[in-house]
Amino acid sequence: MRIRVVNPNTTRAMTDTIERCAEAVVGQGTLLDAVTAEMGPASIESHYDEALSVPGVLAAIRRGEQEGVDGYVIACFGDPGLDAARELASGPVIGIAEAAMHTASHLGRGFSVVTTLSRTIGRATDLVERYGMQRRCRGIHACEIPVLALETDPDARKIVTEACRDAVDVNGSDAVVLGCAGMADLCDHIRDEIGFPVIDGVAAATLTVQSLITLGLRTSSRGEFASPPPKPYTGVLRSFGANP
Ligand code: 5HY
Repeated sequence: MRIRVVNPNTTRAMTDTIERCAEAVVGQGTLLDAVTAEMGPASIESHYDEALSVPGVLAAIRRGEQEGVDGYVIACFGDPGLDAARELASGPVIGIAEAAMHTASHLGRGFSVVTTLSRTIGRATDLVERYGMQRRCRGIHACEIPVLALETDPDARKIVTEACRDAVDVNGSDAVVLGCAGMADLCDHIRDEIGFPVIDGVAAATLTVQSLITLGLRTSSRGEFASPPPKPYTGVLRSFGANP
């Protein structure tokens, strides 16, 4: 099977981190690659960034469909473009926030989320509600590190680790969800340091996609997630109207 992990931001170094973490968990029979959005923001830290990351996500899904990809991960904690991607893809599409929250819910009664900037807490809260996790998510905390600083700040690992430890203490949680794809390579270290389950959505989503494909399952093509009706698109989005 072929799984493609899509980094919705345009920072290749982050895609490399994501790819290493996804590659580390897939089974022998799975071919995995990660792609960087060909257009959009260098990082996603606001509603504006998120909105403008979606065309890049959908362009990557369209290319994957032409190349015979069997399933996709959207590797950004806002799960940008997830529903639209499900309309385009023939196989399953899983967002890292969705996968991480569901995984955490199997490991205890309550989990905390540690994300990057405080301004992204609102989006994470919306996703908690969308995924029906209001009774399981005990708190969402920001470590106040910008997304791209996760790759460059020498103190990033320490800061995120302490934020996860504090989150568990404050919330009385059983597990911690890492609220950024850029934290994926910190997961094992943080788990060793705090002694509680720490969930990286990149790995969780990758194995969720692999499992669904193994089970022969895909997004339902009835109704809401059927292919979008063809129509003209104009301006910079003109190419999105041709055979979506
Ligand atoms: C992510 N932004 O996973 C999110 C994290 C966030 O560029 N990749 C990004 O703070 O929402």
